[in-house]
Amino acid sequence: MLLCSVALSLILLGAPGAVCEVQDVCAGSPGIPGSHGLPGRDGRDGVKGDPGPPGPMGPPGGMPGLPGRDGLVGAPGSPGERGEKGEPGPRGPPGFPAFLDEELKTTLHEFRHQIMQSMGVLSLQGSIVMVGEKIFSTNGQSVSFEAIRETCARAGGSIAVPRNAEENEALASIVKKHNMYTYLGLQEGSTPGDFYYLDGAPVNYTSWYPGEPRGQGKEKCVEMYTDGQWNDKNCRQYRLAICEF
Ligand SMILES: [Ca+2]
Repeated sequence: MLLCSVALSLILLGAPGAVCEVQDVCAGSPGIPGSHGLPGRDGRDGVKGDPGPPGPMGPPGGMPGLPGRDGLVGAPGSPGERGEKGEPGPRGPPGFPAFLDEELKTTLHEFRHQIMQSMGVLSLQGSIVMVGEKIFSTNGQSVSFEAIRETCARAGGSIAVPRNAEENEALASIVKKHNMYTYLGLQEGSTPGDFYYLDGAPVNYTSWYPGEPRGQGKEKCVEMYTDGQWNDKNCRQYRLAICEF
């Protein structure tokens, strides 16, 4: 019908090249109505609907529901007691040899520098006297031979004893400065006149005052005079505590 109306309009408007005529297309007897077609296929599924409202509460005495989900994690608890110390772990891989380790070399260089600085200050203040590999130092107190031994051991050293003329002179400078005799790290053995270092080795350097030792076994210790000469003496006197390190 639509096509027919368009064609009719074209004819009435006198358009050139009209495609049909009224009599051919629009006239004639009506045809037999066609039969119904087959039913169409099902359409696609629709969008999922909103969830429905909760159902009514069930009757009392029903079965308990499933356990709920776990709640949120709580705050951390207080730390427990320290456990026992474990076994030492396996030995690590070997490191660089020290002479190849630049960082270690730098650290050692700094240590050496700082130690030299500290020793310079102590020496300047008269707190230490350096001689060869040895350092002599005193706390300025006058005590017994045994007390000097204990004081020096507690400080990590031992009671001073010169092993040569240079050390004897260095030690004498402290004695002279404090104007107090000191005891040396020597003791007389069972034979009168034989003196030993405290490790038991026989003395191999001495600076006896003329005529000494003459205690004849009654003077087991050795003291140093302010001129650096030695005298055997009983161990009960109070003498300047000088240690060597
Ligand atoms: Ca004597």
